Amino acid sequence: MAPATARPEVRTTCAYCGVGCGVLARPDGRGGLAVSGDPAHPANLGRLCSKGSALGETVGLEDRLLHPMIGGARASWDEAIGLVADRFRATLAEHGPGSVGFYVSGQMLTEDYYVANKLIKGFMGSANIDTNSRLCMASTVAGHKRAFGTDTVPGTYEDLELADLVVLVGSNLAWCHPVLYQRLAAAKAARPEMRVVVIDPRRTATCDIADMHLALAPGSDVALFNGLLARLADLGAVAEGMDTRVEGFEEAIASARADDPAATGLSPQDLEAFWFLFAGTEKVVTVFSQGVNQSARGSDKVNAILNCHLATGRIGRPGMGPLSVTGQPNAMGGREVGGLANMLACHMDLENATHRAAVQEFWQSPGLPTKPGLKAVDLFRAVESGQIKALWIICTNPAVSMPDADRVRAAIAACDFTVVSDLTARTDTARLADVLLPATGWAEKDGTVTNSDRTISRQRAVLPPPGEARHDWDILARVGRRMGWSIAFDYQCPAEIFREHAALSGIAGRFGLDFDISGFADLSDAGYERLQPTRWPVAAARQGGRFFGDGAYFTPSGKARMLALTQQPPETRLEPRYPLRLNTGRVRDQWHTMTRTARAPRLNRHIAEPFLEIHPADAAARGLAPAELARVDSPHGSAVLRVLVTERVQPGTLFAPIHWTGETAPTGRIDAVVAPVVDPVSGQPDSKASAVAVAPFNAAWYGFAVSVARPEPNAPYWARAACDGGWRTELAGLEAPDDWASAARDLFGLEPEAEALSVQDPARDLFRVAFHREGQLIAALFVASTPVAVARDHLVGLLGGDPALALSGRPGADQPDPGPVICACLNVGVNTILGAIESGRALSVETIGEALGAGTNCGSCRPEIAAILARATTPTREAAE
Ligand SMILES: Nc1nc2c(c(=O)[nH]1)N[C@H]1C(S)=C(S)[C@@H](COP(=O)(O)OP(=O)(O)OC[C@H]3O[C@@H](n4cnc5c(=O)[nH]c(N)nc54)[C@H](O)[C@@H]3O)O[C@H]1N2
Ligand SMILES: Nc1nc2c(c(=O)[nH]1)N[C@H]1C(S)=C(S)[C@@H](COP(=O)(O)OP(=O)(O)OC[C@H]3O[C@@H](n4cnc5c(=O)[nH]c(N)nc54)[C@H](O)[C@@H]3O)O[C@H]1N2
Ligand code: SF4
Ligand SMILES: [Mo]
Repeated sequence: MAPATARPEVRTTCAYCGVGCGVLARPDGRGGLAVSGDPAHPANLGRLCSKGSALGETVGLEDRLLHPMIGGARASWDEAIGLVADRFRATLAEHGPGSVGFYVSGQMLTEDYYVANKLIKGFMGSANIDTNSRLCMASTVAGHKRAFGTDTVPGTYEDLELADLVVLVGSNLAWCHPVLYQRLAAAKAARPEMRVVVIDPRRTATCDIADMHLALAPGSDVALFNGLLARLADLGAVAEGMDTRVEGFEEAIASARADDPAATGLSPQDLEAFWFLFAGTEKVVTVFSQGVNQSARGSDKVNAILNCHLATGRIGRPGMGPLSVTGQPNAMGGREVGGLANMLACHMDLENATHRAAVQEFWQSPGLPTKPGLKAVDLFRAVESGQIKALWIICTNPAVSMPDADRVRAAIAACDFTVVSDLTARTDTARLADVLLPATGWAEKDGTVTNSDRTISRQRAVLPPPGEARHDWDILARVGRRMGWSIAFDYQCPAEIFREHAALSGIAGRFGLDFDISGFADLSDAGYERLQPTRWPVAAARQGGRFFGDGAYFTPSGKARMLALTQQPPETRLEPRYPLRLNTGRVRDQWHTMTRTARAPRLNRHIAEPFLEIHPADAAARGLAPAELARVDSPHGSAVLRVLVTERVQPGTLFAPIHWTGETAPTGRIDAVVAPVVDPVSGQPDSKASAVAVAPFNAAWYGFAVSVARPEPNAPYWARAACDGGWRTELAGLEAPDDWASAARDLFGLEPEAEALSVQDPARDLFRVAFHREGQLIAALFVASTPVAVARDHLVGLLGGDPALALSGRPGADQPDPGPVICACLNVGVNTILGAIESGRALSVETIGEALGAGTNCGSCRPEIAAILARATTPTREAAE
């Protein structure tokens, strides 16, 4: 084998978030990849966050699905494609186009996505294709279309750096778009007069660079921005000549004035300070994300923000404009190909007969549906009711990520015929499939993605497809051909699909739409191979750049629309049985349902378990102490989570992460609890405001385990994470087993004769056992009647080492416990950082970096280091946590 360094470096794009960072990747010769940021990519200029830096550690083949499966048994591709084609054909013939559905994903490449959309809308004649972007970007799409006439992102990333004021609304940029956050932080460091405002009910890591944090009442953004709009009018900040570019101004102002900003729960002083700052700053960028989109009034929230930019004319000019940051790597590409049930390819409209006719002609298709298909929540309701009898789920895990997830899981399980295309059979959704198709993953795929600022980048294969895995576009095209549409789906490579999509976009361009990349319609295969990151449009009439600075919009009148909006009361009312509001979201180092990030031990070190952030007053009222377990209930389902008592959340509100699943922590599936309430305009679920109850879980025992082999816990609560050399598992139960030693052997799958050292102290309700083979620690379990206090990272480090050392659960005095990892790249724990601060060696984020290395690689942990520093130097109640 050639030495790793002799292999060519491949220029590709990160698999995760919508920042769309350029990545340089090279096989490391050990099954992984050496990965670094691409200095030439305009999104990241060489930077990567913790998840991007760890990409190379997630591509191993353990747990990969390597061949098709039918009914749980291995099958050939020929059988699998034949069965899928037959069942879809028969279902269509017998029950019509309404009886089939696709549920796809913003993590598919544009080429995959285009073929899926063409197959179901163009040839099966059904619009029942929706995507996880419905849970993610649908409110922005609806808001953009209402205001601009199209789904256009006006500005670019550079605007963040050029702005004098950046307002982050419902965005935890530090954790969710870390490289953009770093760009913003660097811009602010270079120009300290720049102002950053964070609008989020919760105090997040992003608040670290904020000059102002407005912890508004959940869901009250419309009232806040209506208040701003009224104030902008009062202060004379309305743009001159605005009425030649915008319609609906008077009505919007009248509604804004009639609204009551008291709904935000913010003090008049805080509101005034923000409004005044906004009014007085020309160069304002408002970044928004899921705190805006995932709301029962998400579309109104989007338009409330757009109203303020339209009124002031601060849009489409350098350093100004609204900027929706997209979640998934190809959320934008999905919008371009018309992945949503109510769209056609290239931003054309399914309900527009002219658009439909043009697309049908271009595809030479038998006929297109004339009405929008079912949106995600309704799609799974139709699966539940039996209306949808053949369902294909590609590149998404709805049994975990949909609201009311237990109900969705049951609906999929009961569907007549379910196909799932994934990288692994170990997902909650894949476990329900009749046919399981092995897809190639990020490192093996070739195609394009579009990031939040309309930049199209190539993903390029670095590794060969493993086993029999195939590309998603190829699988879809084979099914299309097998169903009889051999010319329409005769694709040999992604470049062909890309050219076809580009040619179709030329038609959209001729209709006067924004998405036109017809300049690529004749791109050669070699040109596609070399394609550099390019911001659309790419057409004779227009190249890249910003939209709307010229005052021309895509509405029939050519003017932008301001909307008259009113803050509505919360859709889900609190009631005595469900008195608390549950907010959900992301953590820094995990990606969604963890099928990839959780494979990298260093990404599991930051937070290894699902948790519930609860205010001290609410915790005290329920007798919940830190590190105990709490049960969260809603009318839909329940979850059990680790209690994290913190003033980061407001009284009466809770926060829980979305990442844990049946594979990693079965009772941590928070979407089981989340209400399936949707925005009436966009159909996007409100994932941030369910009414819930919280009570102690009352564990009789708590456990912590480390093991070389993957444990199979059988406990009412468990959370399992890969660590260096094995697994670390948290456990808890309501009843202690009679024999701990045998329970431990069952947990680890060990024979009765496995050698063990153990300590049992019934007086202190304590049990510890360390199993070993040939003198090396292979597994250990620590049990207590209160949350287990052992040095977890230290124990992980002992796997393969001296079992006797493990029993104490703590390192010796000469080996300080580094504590939970803060810097995932350089493996620096919180105690190490605190030690450096206490010793006076390091008193700034920079000097901590110099002393310990922490925060000096990807920089994703710098906000947390700053927070640790702030807490350590100004004691607060939280320091006691
Ligand atoms: N580490 C990591 N990064 C990711 C992802 C991941 O899984 N992990 N996923 C990617 C994807 S697909 C997406 S969509 C993005 C999401 O990126 P973000 O939208 O930044 O992430 P969230 O944590 O879902 O929610 C953002 C914030 O909205 C706040 N919020 C809740 N309710 C309200 C409200 O009523 N008003 C306001 N103003 N704020 C509110 C929450 O407290 C939360 O801090 O992240 C992307 N990046
Ligand atoms: N309560 C709550 N729920 C939420 C959210 C929230 O904030 N709160 N956020 C919502 C949002 S914004 C999003 S985007 C969704 C995300 O939710 P999902 O899309 O369900 O989550 P992922 O884990 O990203 O699922 C992707 C799946 O595709 C597989 N996969 C990866 N690459 C490929 C590939 O190339 N081909 C194929 N065929 N499969 C592949 C992965 O193994 C994984 O199983 O969750 C939504 N759900
Ligand atoms: S910010 Fe991180 S996760 Fe997002 S694209 Fe860049 S490296 Fe990937
Ligand atoms: Mo998302």
